[in-house]
Amino acid sequence: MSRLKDKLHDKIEAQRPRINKLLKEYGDVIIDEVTVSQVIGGMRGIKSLISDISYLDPFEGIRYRGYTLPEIFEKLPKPAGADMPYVEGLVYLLLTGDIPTEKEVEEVLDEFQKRRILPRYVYEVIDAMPCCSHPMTILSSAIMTMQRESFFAKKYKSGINKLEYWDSTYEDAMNLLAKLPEIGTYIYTKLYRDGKRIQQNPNLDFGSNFAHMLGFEKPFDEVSRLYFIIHADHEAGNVSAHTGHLVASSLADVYLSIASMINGLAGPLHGLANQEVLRWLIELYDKMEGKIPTEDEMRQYVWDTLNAGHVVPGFGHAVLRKTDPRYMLQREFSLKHLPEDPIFKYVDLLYKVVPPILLEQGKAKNPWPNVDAQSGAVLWHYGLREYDFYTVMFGIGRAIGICANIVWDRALGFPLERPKSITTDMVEKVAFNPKAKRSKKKGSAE
Ligand code: HAX
Repeated sequence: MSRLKDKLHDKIEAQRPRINKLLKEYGDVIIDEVTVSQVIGGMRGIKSLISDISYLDPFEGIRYRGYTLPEIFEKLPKPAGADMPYVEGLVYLLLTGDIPTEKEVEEVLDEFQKRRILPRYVYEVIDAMPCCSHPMTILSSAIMTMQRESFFAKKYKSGINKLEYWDSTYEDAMNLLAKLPEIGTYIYTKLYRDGKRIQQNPNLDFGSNFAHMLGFEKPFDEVSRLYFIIHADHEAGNVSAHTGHLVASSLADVYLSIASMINGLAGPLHGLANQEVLRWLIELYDKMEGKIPTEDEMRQYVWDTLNAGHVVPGFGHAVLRKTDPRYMLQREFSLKHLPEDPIFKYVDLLYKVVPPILLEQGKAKNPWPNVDAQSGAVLWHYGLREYDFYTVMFGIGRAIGICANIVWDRALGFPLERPKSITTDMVEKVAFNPKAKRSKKKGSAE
């Protein structure tokens, strides 16, 4: 057993009694109430999932294993001379809850290097995808194709004990994560570089190797590490995380679950918003013939978007009620590395003009920018102009968090997820009862 797996084993053994005690002795304690608006309105804010991998506070933003993102960037080991930490260190942290030492990061690097080779048929499936397939569709299909490799599926068939499920799930998770940079970059070269593939460099870390295979020079390795780390997890209720967990709860293996999570991420209200932001900004850039709009011109563009019945991509959030710290980290990066970039100037202008407009319109509960408002501008600046590809990078990052969640779901024996639906008649019967209790909660995400 690897030392990471050993440690994970000990952590799992320590966590199981906590969950068992909660279930056996406190199972009937009430945690939350559910209102009509939550039942009709996408279950916003109902506390009905558990995950220790990350937690999202509406005002503070995301914490991974209790650490804020600035703490993560400060504490995780970094390659020599780099500002952005090893992605491998984040994998270790999310799985175990501990900040790894340099040596422990090296072990994850070794693990990934042993597992990084992609079966030939995956290239063939990518090659065979019909013209104009979206890169996220290809990514999902490539992952699905590898389902035949699942250790968990094989072990399950052979009849292993429930308590051992996590072990083969961990193997699947590490195997898939190690291969994702190759899958993602092959999709990129296939779609946009005539299939001219750059071979992996086994001496490079996850982020650097990704940048290398994409064909981008430094500091794109830093951008990749930043990108994968900030997108890794956003607690358990968002569409991609929830989908991954839901599908895995049926004991579908990591490949089936992560392909499903990628499909959820590919919607424009979720991960695809990063490509939508760039598409929307480039439309304006072309209209302005490359000039920087005045504040009034930008305001007009935003109002035109709203008046056409569209959302302003990159703004708003189902849980956050302030500017997303993932946005702020990328903004700081941009102010340092690309302050004069015209698209960054557009993004900067949006940061000023959009929140007052959304407040004036009075619909969005959160008028502030989310992660997707800024991320495309950084990739665009460094030459990654094919914005349809941006969500693939989001998906690779997000797979890290979801894989950690699925390993723990299996370890703690979380059951099949199966909430209850009711009919409109039933909701009306409760709602129209003169004695119906009303919630004192202000916002649905509280
Ligand atoms: N532009 C225009 N209208 C917006 C808006 C925005 N950016 N954000 C919210 N609204 C509207 C909603 O469409 C909704 O309108 P209706 O009442 O007409 O249906 C109303 O304001 C209330 O919505 P909300 O409660 O504030 O927001 P939701 O929890 O329903 O939705 C979304 C959250 C992120 C989907 C929403 O803010 C949105 O559509 N934003 C733009 C798309 C986007 O940036 N998505 C990425 C989010 C982050 C993420 O998941 N990244 O992967």
